[in-house]
Amino acid sequence: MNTIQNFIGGRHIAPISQIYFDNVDPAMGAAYGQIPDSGAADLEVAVTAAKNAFPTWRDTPAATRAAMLSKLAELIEAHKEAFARAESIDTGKPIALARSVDIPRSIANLRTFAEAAGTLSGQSFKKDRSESYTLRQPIGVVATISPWNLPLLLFTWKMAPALAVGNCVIAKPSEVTPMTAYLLSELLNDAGFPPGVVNILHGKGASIGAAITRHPDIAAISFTGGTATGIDIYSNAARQLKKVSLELGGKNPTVVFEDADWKKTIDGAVAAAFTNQGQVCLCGSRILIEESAYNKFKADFLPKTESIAVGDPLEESTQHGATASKPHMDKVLSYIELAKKEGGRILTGGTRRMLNGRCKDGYFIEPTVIENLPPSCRTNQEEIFGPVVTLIPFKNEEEALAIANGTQYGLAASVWTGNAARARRMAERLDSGIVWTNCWNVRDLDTPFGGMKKSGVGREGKQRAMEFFTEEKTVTSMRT
Ligand code: TXE
Repeated sequence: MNTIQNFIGGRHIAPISQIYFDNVDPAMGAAYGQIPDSGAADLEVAVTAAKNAFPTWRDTPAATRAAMLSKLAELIEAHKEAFARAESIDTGKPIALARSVDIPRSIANLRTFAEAAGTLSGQSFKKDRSESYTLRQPIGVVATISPWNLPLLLFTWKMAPALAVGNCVIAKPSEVTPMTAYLLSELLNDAGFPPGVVNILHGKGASIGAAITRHPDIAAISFTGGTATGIDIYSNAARQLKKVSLELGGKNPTVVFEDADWKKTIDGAVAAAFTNQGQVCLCGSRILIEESAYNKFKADFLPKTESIAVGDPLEESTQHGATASKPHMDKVLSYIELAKKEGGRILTGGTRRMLNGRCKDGYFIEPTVIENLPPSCRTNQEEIFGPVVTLIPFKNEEEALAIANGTQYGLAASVWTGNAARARRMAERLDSGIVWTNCWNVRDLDTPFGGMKKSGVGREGKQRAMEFFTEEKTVTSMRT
């Protein structure tokens, strides 16, 4: 058993309660580690360590902070195979995906903010005899709460900007996938971070997560996760007027017109549907298809879906691994049952996939495609967050927009068409924080990122993330 510990004040320490719970490998359906069940008392120790570290860290030159972030990136790079393996075991995702996306992108996050440290500037104003300028300063002790689908990628994406601008951080990784954050904690001292600057607390959302959102000395929270949890965090934080950034769920449309570059579209729609077993907030889980191309789309999309290699995440050839946990698998399967009750026709998949050998008890679900459901039914309205997509025909652009915009979410959309004017019209009218035309999930870290409606509050992106973790102070003087 792999027992992990919290990282507080530069040291690995056990939870004060001495209580741990199981870390389950979803591909095996068996516990392989123990996670601290941290609570308010552990948080108190971490906040004290962070507060003590803040005055020195705030005044540390940006170049020094940048060097530590770069060193951390270098250390992760040196251990990248161990990180990829831990990510795959913890999440159930194919190791090839962890190796090619999660770990390199996590390293890139640290390097991006290392380069950006020290670049935030204020503004200046002159009115008659008064002159003003603004100062961007770190807030103090801030928290990050991250989910299980892209654990190291989102953990580093939140932590790095907070540190780059001079805050001390309390970071809470998901209790479903704590291993990569733990491995990272083993490198923090070698990277040079002073004790208390980064504190990592493991445990459950309802206990340590909720304690973080209520703590009076934590002034800002950056959260990625489900919408219901986001609303909870927002209400707790509101009572103390904490700053909050929320990246939440989606029910993203992939909108396909007949005039699209067909091969690119099919490849893009499959990737958008099933990457990471459909467990990416940006996944396109509703595929809207122009009526005239509906049958052609099915004829090409279904065989490609069926050719996805489902298997042991640790095997190199696997393209589709396990869903993240038993409760999550049960949730996704319950939505497939709901779809059937709502009149949905399962075109492929639709069941748990049983494997042999090491993975015989794993939480695998077939890539699943469903049609014949009205846009307004629950299956087409609620976030399933698994390898389940629905096909929805539309007659024209107007109808496509109405269906695409007809949910409470507004995170990401992709539009596939050979008509540039239509692509621009759609981009302007989609209720979506991110619109891709003829591509999916192309991320430039410099661009703002985030959702409309119930998909989030605030924008992240290199500049925006650093701004979020600062206060802007105005200094005014008068010419005499
Ligand atoms: O995530 P949660 P869950 C969606 C997806 C999924 C659903 C629930 O639809 O089925 O959310 O997943 C911490 N106060 N997404 O329950 O609860 C928790 O410990 C403070 C979308 O696993 O959102 C973890 O660290 N913190 C998504 C983090 O919040 C709390 C990614 C995320 O967990 C808390 C994941 C509380 N009261 C799930 N309760 C995306 N958009 O990327 C939980 N947490």
